[in-house]
Amino acid sequence: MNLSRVVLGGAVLYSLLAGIAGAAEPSLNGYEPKWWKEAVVYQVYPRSFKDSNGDGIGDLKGITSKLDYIKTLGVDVIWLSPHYDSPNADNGYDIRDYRKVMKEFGTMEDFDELLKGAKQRGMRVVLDLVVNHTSDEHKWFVESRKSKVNPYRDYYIWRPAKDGQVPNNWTSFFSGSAWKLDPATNEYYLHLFAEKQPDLNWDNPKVRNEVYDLMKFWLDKGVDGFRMDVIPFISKQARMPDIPIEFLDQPQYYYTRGPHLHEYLQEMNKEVLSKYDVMTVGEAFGVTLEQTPNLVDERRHELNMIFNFDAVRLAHPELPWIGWTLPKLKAIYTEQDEKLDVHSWNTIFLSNHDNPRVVSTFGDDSTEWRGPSAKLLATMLLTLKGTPFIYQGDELGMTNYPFKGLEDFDDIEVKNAWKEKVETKQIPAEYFLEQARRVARDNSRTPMQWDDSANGGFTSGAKPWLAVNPNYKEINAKQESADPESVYHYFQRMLAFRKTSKAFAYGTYKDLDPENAKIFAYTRTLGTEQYLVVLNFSRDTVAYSLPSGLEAGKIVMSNLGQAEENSKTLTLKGWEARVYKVGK
Ligand code: ISL
Ligand code: CA
Repeated sequence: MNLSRVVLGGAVLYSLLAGIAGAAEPSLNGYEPKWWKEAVVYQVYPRSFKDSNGDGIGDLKGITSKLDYIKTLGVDVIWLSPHYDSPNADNGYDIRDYRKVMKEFGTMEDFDELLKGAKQRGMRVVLDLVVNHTSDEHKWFVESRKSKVNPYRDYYIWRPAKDGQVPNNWTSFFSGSAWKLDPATNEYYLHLFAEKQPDLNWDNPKVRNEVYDLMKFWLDKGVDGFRMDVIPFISKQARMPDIPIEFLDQPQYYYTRGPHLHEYLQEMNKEVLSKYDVMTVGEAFGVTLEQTPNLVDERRHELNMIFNFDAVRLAHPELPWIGWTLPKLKAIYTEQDEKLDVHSWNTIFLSNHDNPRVVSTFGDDSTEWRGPSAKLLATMLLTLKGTPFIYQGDELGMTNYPFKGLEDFDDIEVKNAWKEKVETKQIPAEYFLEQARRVARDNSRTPMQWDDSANGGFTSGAKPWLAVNPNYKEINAKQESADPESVYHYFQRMLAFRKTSKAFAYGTYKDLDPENAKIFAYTRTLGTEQYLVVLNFSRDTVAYSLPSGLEAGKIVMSNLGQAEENSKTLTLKGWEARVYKVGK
């Protein structure tokens, strides 16, 4: 008998009765209710989700063929990573035509069918808006680089050499200088990412209006909002001063401080977003928690929420690998809760297409502990305070890939760093590869594992664009859909359970034991409803006395089945996760 299944039945019945009885909405702790505050978002990376035509590359028809799978999981919104026409220098984050579907992904009709299919299933679709930069093959840049007097020249950021060198010390996230000399006009153009990703000049009102028009193009099709790629970088200091020394090793904290960022976001909101019922989430790489309310306070009419990177990058090892600790992770969540008031909303995520797999980074991807730890992480992500974002495959407990040499990697970030650091003998190849195996973005870009047939059922073709993880025979959607004890079914039950109470969206959050190195214990409280979450982030069995005299009541979710109830002391097995209803 699976405990959480029985409990779930009761929970679903309760929510139905409550709905019928028209139970009064308890105060939402002062929050204004919004659909995107209660939703769970599922990120699809189209290139790696499902290939429908055997060319080894995922595509839109492939996603459409899996909409029932996504719906059955129980998520509310799909965030689609870029699907636009692109030469794929950075896997679609280098856009050549914002109003055209990438040919490898299919046609605009395929997109319309995907959007319609999602809506028919009661799901919303949010697109990836990449407007800090375009592809260098975008017609604007093709024109801009032709001459200094071309009408598109000021769509981008051009500067002459300074003392025969690059204009300043700005660096690219993909290694080297952020400036590239263009021979045609003998000037440099700015690219915070790849050379094939020139930064747009947002100080030019024509650029801003082009962006607002392309946003309306997709919103008028019925799209439900945008995830905005490195949006805090869009404003640059026109004088282009050198980055101060204190920001040199993490320039993202400097690039977010442009003078007109808030003015442009408020203009975008006024010109576009305010006219639609949409959600926006800014990818705020380099925005500090203190700066966050300036972007998401609802009274400022800028963005609804942002991705704060403090938690997810906790596991990016500093050389040498220092690892992360549970108290550090807990401190980040508590600080986010304390620094964001009822006017500012948060997101909760620990993985995406730029970060390694969550079960390998924050869980334990060994054969014995992968399942329990993936379920524990699902319990945490779906009961913390903020809109949860699940990355494709995490619902299966997919793991990092066993990369051998550089040839196994696809990511421009890895290849450029290898050129800059290994080929110049700054660091030994093996040292570089050890770091890359832990944090490379390709870890989460390996194809979805659908079944145990060739290539994990991702493609009928001979060779997928990136190798499928060899563990697809044990970890795949088909096997997990048939196993009620699988990570997939636990995610499904956890997602359904989360919907039974608004306490998981709007409830106050309290960490009961911040310093505990193994146990994460916290409460979520909304009116008289209180839930206690207790998570054992270790392989050890831990005898745990609840602090502050709290008594655990009835178990409402558990990843390892039967456990003690109505008790002040708990014995948690390795990677055991429990959610208790406290009080009546
Ligand atoms: O790898 C990173 C930086 O070292 C990531 O943190 C990432 O570059 C950063 O978060 C910005 O990410 C976004 O913009 C990039 C693109 O490569 C990423 O895939 C996208 O998520 C440029 O568009
Ligand atoms: Ca394909």
